[in-house]
Amino acid sequence: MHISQLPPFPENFLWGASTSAYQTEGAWNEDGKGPSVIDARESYPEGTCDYTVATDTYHHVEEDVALFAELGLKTYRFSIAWTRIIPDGDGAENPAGIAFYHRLIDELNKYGIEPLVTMYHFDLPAALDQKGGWGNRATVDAFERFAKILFREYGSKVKRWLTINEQNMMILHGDALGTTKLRGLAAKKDLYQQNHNMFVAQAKAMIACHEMLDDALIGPAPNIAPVYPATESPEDVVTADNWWAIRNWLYLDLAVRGEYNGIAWAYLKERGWEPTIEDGDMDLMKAAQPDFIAFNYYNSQTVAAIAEDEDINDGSGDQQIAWGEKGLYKAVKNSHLEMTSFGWGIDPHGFRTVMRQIWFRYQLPMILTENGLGEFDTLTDDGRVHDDYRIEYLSKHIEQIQYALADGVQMFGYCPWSAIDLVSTHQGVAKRYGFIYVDRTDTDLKSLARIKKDSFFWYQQVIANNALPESVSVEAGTKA
Ligand code: BGP
Repeated sequence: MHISQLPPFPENFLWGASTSAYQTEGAWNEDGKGPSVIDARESYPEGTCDYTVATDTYHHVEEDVALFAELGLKTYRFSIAWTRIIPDGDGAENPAGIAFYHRLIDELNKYGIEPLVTMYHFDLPAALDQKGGWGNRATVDAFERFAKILFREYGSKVKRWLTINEQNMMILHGDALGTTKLRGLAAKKDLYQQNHNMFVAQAKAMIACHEMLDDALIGPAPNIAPVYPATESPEDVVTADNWWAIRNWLYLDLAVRGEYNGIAWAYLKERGWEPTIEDGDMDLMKAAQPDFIAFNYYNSQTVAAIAEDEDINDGSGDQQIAWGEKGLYKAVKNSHLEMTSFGWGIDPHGFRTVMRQIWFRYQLPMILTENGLGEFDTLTDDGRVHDDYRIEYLSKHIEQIQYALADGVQMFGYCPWSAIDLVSTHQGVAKRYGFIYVDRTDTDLKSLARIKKDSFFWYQQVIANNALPESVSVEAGTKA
């Protein structure tokens, strides 16, 4: 469908950028912080660094926020490390950790940058993990208490909250992310119980937010990927539908409608993986209402039907690379997509599909909280980083928001990953996403100096003009 005149971005569109605590802060054991499951990891993929220093934002708050202000950010999405607030997850509060986020939030508000706070981004307190983690219902109560502390402390300064980052990726690819040691089909019964408990925890946090704060808005933040059938075969189409329901809708249906969709429930039941649901759980989830939907988008998935007895390498892959699952689907390479250096497809049109699908299913305003290009950036002799590939990637995705706006979708913000370089979930610091380069490698901490990339100056213009530069004709895939 050709659209000759794309609508402009709404006047108050929230241009932002995202990070998470453990991938940026460092200072992993400073000022009373307790260890998280990420800190407790015993090994890292070969050649990648750990998270002890990351990009040291803990010690660069004023400098980094000043750079975000220069970039022109309207909002900054970051997460709060549960283990800074309550080092063991359910015990005593840590005043120094609480003070750190006051400092960060005050600094953002000083420049008029709206804080967008993720309450939990992969870093469960290790002490809770030792007591059974999300498989233990006590973790639900611990999360509710943690949420209430956040609302009490920061509620007067933070308007928008995100509950749990990518719960679906923790369930489907937690071993790659380092959030769980459970692997393979045998672990799925436990994982889907954890999943259910997280939904209950999320519902409790949403209810507490609305009870404690008058004007606050809160929403979930899953990773959503459109699922394409590999061919026009009706079986492939049904298979794609199944994977939409299990990978994507399961997570938003519980958050928004408080119900398990029929496809996902049939899948769980057939395998004996349905969770134990305690009295009151479903009522609670129905009562909890998000105000908006945040979602992360990187890539689409293409799938084909799988024969009943066909074996498949169902190793977990990662957030955007899934091989398939016995009895459910087979992943197929999409020959229409270019790939990043890390094997993730590049699919801006898939972003439009996702925006439409979420909007038409739930009719809630939406904000994109992650999208970006992980690449090997080079600091050149002129002291710059010429990341034109990132500019092209982001342009193509931003343009799709305008197409979605033309489709009638309500998008109120875009927060690419990432505001500043950080340590990727399992591919080290060499895989960079930021608008700001941080001078370190996986093996050498170097100066940790901050250097504005070319994409920084480009995004600064996008935000200032509330529009893409006219010279970039991204739909055609070319720069004029
Ligand atoms: C998302 C996570 C982020 C982030 C991003 C990029 O799934 O929410 O934490 O890291 O993916 O992934 P990676 O770091 O693996 O390149």
